[in-house]
Amino acid sequence: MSVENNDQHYDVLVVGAGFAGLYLLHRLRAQGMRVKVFEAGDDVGGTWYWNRYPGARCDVESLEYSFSFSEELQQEWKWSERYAGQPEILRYLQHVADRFDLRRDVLFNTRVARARFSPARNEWTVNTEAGEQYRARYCVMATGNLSKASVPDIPGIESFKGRWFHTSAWPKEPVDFTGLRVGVVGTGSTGIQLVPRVAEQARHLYVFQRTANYCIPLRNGPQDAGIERDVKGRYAAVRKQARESPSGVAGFNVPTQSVLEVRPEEREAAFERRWNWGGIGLTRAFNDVLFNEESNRIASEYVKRKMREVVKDPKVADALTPTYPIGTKRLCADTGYFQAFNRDNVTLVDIRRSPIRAMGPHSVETGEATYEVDALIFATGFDAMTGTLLAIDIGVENGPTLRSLWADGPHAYLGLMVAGLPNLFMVTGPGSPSVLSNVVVSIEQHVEWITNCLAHMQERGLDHIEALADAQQTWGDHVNEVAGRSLLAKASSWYTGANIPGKPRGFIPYMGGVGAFRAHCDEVARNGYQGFALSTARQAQGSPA
Ligand code: N01
Repeated sequence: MSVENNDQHYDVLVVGAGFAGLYLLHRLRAQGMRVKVFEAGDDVGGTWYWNRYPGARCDVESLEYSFSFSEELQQEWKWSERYAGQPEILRYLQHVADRFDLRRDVLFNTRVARARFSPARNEWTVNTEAGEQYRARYCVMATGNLSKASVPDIPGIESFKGRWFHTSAWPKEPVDFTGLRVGVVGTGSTGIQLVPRVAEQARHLYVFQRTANYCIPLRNGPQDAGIERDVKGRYAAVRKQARESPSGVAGFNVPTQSVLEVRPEEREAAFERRWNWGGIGLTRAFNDVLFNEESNRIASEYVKRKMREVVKDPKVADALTPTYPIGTKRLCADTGYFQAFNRDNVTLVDIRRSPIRAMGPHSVETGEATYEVDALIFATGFDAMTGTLLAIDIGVENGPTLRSLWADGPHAYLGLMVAGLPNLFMVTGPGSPSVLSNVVVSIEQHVEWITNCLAHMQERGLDHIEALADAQQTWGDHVNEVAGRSLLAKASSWYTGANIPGKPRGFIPYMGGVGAFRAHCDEVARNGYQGFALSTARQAQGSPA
């Protein structure tokens, strides 16, 4: 049933109530706009609502992976660990929602199915899966980069008698694997966090690995009180440094030297410092690890050697040794991942050599063997960056759809708008630093840009904005050119769409760095929103203003 009445008209409709949607709501409300947020979950949190799997944790330090927009919030909130786990980040976002009274404008348990722009009315109509209809001048997709799960299509899965899970749709109630034989498919950041936790419970754990990955120990622990005092004492400066940095993290110095220009013992010491500090900054020990094959080879060898020191069985160590250049797939951070393979109840299964062929009522079958399992966990990742947007039928009445515009891969201007889809914004869309950055920093930057832009338009009586096709093309060429200089563009990863069968290949995020991207977006705005056409709806339709 479609419901239409005046109550369903808003200034802005926002899809998603994670970090991005919550901050958008807060800012837009402060600008006096009427906003409605749609959220598929029954609570706020986005990624941190859905990914409740055992071991889920952020590998950016909590003092930095948090909102900077409220001094009171950042001073008063106390993180218990250096790297917060999922429950704590979710509590934080729930606190933000309560503290700023955001929930009253969020429609929970509401998945958006369709969004159509009417040029005649200069407004978006959004339809929910439940059949409700809402209208607004603007629509913002705050849908997250890693929200649409990728579940392998394995013959026989429907006959499986045990429980199976995808890590991003984990049940709210704890799952007890005690006494069970469990399989985990996938050894990316998620699988690597999950495996040691499940290994502690399961009778036996089979880890089905297609690609061995690089992992750096996270070295998590209780939040150090001295570091907290120091950061909170100069938070504004720390946040500024993060905003101007390449990756949105103040804690990483920007490297200035090549691996190749320092003596072997110096580079060993530099890698060692990063290794002992923990977390995913190791490839930033030098400025060319992600750009120069020989530099990368040296860094890769260092990490492989460290990993092999942990794993006792040389054959297992061989199988766990990555064969691709470090950092070209997302670097993983672990807490006891390699140690888990020293346990008697953990078996590594190489499904690169012999892929999973089928599932039976109680088993997973590869070409080589049958593995009896009572439960199966897919840590198989996401149709990243574009999947969630394309899952919604977005388009213009009698005009283009997002699916048609992106048939050969995503095109966007500054990751903010798509030419051909007026008054529709994305937060951390394709062609922005998004997944290559501390995403909270990138979210704040995009949200502030969008809300400032809407305020600018409001002040001038404008109500129509479109990205221009040539500006979008020029930006896309730049995104590709920057990516092409790095080794990342050559890798088979979810950055390039290679993990999803049939997905067009191309490097999706912007590699030019958070600081440079912000400066460029600011300049675009200062220059009167260069590359965007701002007008009134009547002008946009060609009528005299
Ligand atoms: O997903 P992934 P993820 N058959 O795509 C394998 C962020 N994150 O959920 O490499 C068999 O990285 C696949 O193998 P391959 C972070 O940005 C952050 O782990 O394609 N295997 C791979 O091993 C991260 O990068 C944090 O050969 C299949 C794995 O499944 C992103 O989320 C924590 C398969 C998928 O790895 C995604 O991570 C967690 C198939 N059909 C996640 N399909 C932190 O902050 C896929 N695989 C710590």
